Parts: sequence; structure tokens; C-alpha cells
Amino acid sequence: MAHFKEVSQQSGLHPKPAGLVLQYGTAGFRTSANQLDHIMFRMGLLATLRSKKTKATIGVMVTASHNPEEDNGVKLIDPMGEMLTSSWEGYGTQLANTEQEDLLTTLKDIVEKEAIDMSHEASVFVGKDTRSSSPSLSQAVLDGIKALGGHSKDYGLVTTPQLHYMVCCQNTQGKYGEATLEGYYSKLSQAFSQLAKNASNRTDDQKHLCVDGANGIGAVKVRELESHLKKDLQLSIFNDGSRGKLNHQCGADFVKVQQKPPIGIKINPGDRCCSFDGDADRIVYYYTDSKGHFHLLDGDKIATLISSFLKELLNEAGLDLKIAVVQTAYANGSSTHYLENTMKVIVRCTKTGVKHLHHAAQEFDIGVYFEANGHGTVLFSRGAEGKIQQLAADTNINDERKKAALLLQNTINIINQTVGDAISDMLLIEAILAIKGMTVQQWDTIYSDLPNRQLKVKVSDRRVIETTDAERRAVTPAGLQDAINDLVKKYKQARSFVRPSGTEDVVRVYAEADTQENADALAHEVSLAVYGLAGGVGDEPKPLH
Ligand code: NG1
Ligand code: ZN
Repeated sequence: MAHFKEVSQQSGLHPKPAGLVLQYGTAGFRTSANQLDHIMFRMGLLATLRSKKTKATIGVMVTASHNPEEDNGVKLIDPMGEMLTSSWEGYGTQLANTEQEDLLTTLKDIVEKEAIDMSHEASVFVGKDTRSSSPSLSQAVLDGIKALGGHSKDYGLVTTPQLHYMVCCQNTQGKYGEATLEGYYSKLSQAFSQLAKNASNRTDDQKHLCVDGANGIGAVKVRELESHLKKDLQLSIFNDGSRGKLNHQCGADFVKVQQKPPIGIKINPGDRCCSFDGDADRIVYYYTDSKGHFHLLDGDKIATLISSFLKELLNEAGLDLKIAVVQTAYANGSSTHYLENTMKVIVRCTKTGVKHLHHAAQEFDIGVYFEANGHGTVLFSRGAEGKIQQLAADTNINDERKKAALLLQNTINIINQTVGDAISDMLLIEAILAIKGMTVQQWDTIYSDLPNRQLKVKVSDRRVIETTDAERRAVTPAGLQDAINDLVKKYKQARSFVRPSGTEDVVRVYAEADTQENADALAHEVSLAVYGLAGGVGDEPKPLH
């Protein structure tokens, strides 16, 4: 076939370094940018096949999210704006690792296995973050699409969630919104301004928010949004990429893991601040108090704020819809306790990785899902959306129900249901705080986080650790879980688990306990157990204090 000839010629321009093996992991491919040219070309091929198979537009996003500037990565977006289906991740890995001379055979195998009609048109949307390697890597994706005869639309610089949004808009023929940046900003900002009307007498201080853009694409895009917001929200944008390095001592991942403010931002006590990650699909909030203490409001606090807001609105609207919060093992124990025992909402725990949370959230009328690191969104089932729309249009209901229904309707519009979206989450959180007349401190006191610590341990092969029970227990290597259990018993309110990272060559250790010292000590002792029992390499983990 003509296209295969073209692939064969073009692939020579994007050669695979012999022997290099990479895997389509929890967030697609992610590694040092100089190893990725062939991967990008091949993901252009894969996206084209996926588009022919689904008869829909597919997305390809070039980004390495919160990783250092030197890295890059790529992830595919399925027709409804969700992550690539797991059954195709294997094809991604196969295509990535097949040696140059076998590329056509591998491609044809996939076509055959999936019974893909190659005469069908293909359409692929491409986007990229602000990394210096992104232009040439996204060009390699475009080359791959072209080689297989697919049509592409290059959105250029966009956040990851913006590209997910475009794909969903395109495949729903505009029902989800208009597949342009202007469409995205106007949908979100209009919903925000409708919601903000329900807030009374806010001072300029209350409307003010500091945003750390991680020196990445989020900073660029939140600035574009600003002009649509009128005076409803006043943003001070820091780490906007004009000086600092991407994700370097700033951004959501840094703030969450280091539990301290980013550099490049001047915070006055009580100022409400938030940090995006490098592709703006994560957000965390924080402030410092009058004593200079730092307070983090992570994905768990965000999930709690959003779910309690929604639950109150459902009550006021008289709608009987099932709402659940989906978390991972990294969720702070206090948040789970609060959600289950005080708020009395259903809580589900899934494996790490947004696709797992997304799927679990789809099982409810309203599924609020957040990773503790700040990646999350809210999903409304079709039925739930229908009931809310119907109620909002009902002229025979009292004012309280009407108001609640309209608030729910605008809440649906402000949310990017395709994936976690820092900009959309930020607008929703700002709207909720405004409507409730709540300060960031009041939000923070809903519950108190248990002190916790996350560490990494280098081992020779992280796959020796296998887990079960949503990653909360290690099945292998033998003796590791028993060792963790014994260590946890030494501390109060303690919990700890370990799992191999899906994005870095490390084992992650998580511990929480009654005090920060105890959480740190437990995390260190568990790290030593991992080092000893799972083949640690390099220096033995050192205590934190
Ligand atoms: P890994 O490296 O598998 O822990 C990290 C995050 C995930 C998810 C992915 C994708 C933690 C502990 N892990 O995965 O939640 O966001 O990156 O970006 O935050
Ligand atoms: Zn990200």
C-alpha cells in the first residue's frame, strides 16, 4: 500500500536508536527528550490508526508534565477526550520498541489485529507544551500522521486538558463546546461569571489569587483566560516562564512533595495561592499564616470542598443523585475519614493513575475524583446531567430549588469533564469559595491533614514489587509487607505503603503518622526495608533529620 511505502521512507528520518526500550506507562511515554524523536513519529502513526479504527478524531499531546525541562513525553487522547484505552497502550509499546527494519511488519500486525479499514479518513489533533524540545518533537508527530495519510490539526501551544477538551468538542459535533481556544475560554469564563453572581459583596482582596504557572504552558494560558474574566477574579501570575526554568523549584509537584512554597512568588500571610504543574492538569492551593507556617490544600482538600458544595446543592435542589469521591492510596487518611464519617459520601480507592480514577468515577451519577497531587475533575453521568438540565428549565419549582439547579448547571459548564484541568479546577474552587464566602483558612480547617512524607528508593528492578488492594499492600518481595506492618505498629495513626512508580525508575514510599517527625521516621524505616528487601542500589537511604 502506498502509505506504507511513505512510512518506510519517512521513518528513516526519525530512526530508532538500536536497543532502546521504552514503555507506554501511566502517562504515555516520558523520558529524556533526546530519546524521543522516533517515539513521536511512531505515535503519530499510532494515533492515525486509532483514528481510522474509532472513526473519530484522536489527540496527541507532547509534554512531560511536571518532569524537568530536559525531559519530554507524549500521550494519546481517545475520542471522548479520555486517556487512550489500555488495550491500545500495548500497541504503543510495541511500535516504540520495534527496530527500524520491523516497523512496517508491526504496523501491519496492528492493522490486521484490529481489522482497521485503511481507506477510512483519519484526523488527529496535536498540541505541545513550552519545552524547548517540543516544537521538533511535535513536528515528528505531524510527520508520522502525514506518512500514514492522516489529516492533522496543530493546536500549537496548549495545556494538556485544553487538547482533551478540543478532541471531545470535535467528536461531539460541538455539543461539549467549540473546539477552539476561544470556545474553551468563553465556556469556562461565562460559567464562572454566572456562578460568581451568587457571591455577595466580595472585596478586591477576596477576589485576588496568586498563580504559580510553573514557568510552563499553564502560565501562558491563564494569562489568555484573564481577559475573559473581567473583574470577577484578579490574578497575579508568577513563574510565567519569562525568567525561571520549567518546574524548577516551582509548580504543583514541587509544592506538594516538598510541602513548601515555590520560589519566584512573594506571599503575604493569608494570601490565597495556587500552583499548576508543567502541563496544567494539576493544581494545589496553599497559604502561609501569620506565624509564617505553610499550609497546603492538596487534591484531597479540593475534592472535599467540591463534593460538599455539590452535595449541598443536590439537597437544596431536591435531586436524589448518587455522589462519590474517588481517591488513591496517597489520599490523606484524614480526608478519607472526613468524607466517609462526617460528609457521609461514598469513597472509592483505586490504583494510582488518572485513568483508574476516571473509570471508577464513571460508575456514579456524580463522581468527584482527585489524586492527592491535585489531578482531578468531576464527572456527571448523562442521566444526572439530564435531570439537572430539566430541573433548571422547570418553571414550577420554588426559588431555592431553582437557584440550586442553576448553580449545578453552571458547575457542569465550568468543569472540564475530560480530564483534570488546573484552569477549570481553579475557576470552580474560586467560585465555590466566593459563593460560600469562605477564606482559604476556613477551607483548610474542614479537617486537619495527618502529617505525611513521600520518599523515593532506587532499586535495581522496581518490578520486583507487586502490589494488591489498590496498591495498599505489597505482595512481593516476600517479607516486605510484614516488615512494613511491624514498622507501622510502632507509631500512632500510622499508615504506610510502597509501590513502583509508573513514570520514574524508582520505588515510591508513603507514610503518615500523628506527627511530622513520626511520619518522617516511618517513611525512612520503610525506605530501608525496601532498600534491603527489594534490591536497593546506591547509598542506603539516610534519615531525614
Ligand atoms: P507515579 O510515578 O506512577 O507515582 C505519578 C503520580 C501519579 C500520576 C502520574 C502521572 C504520585 C505519587 N504519582 O505517577 O499520581 O499523576 O505521575 O503524571 O503523585
Ligand atoms: Zn501534568
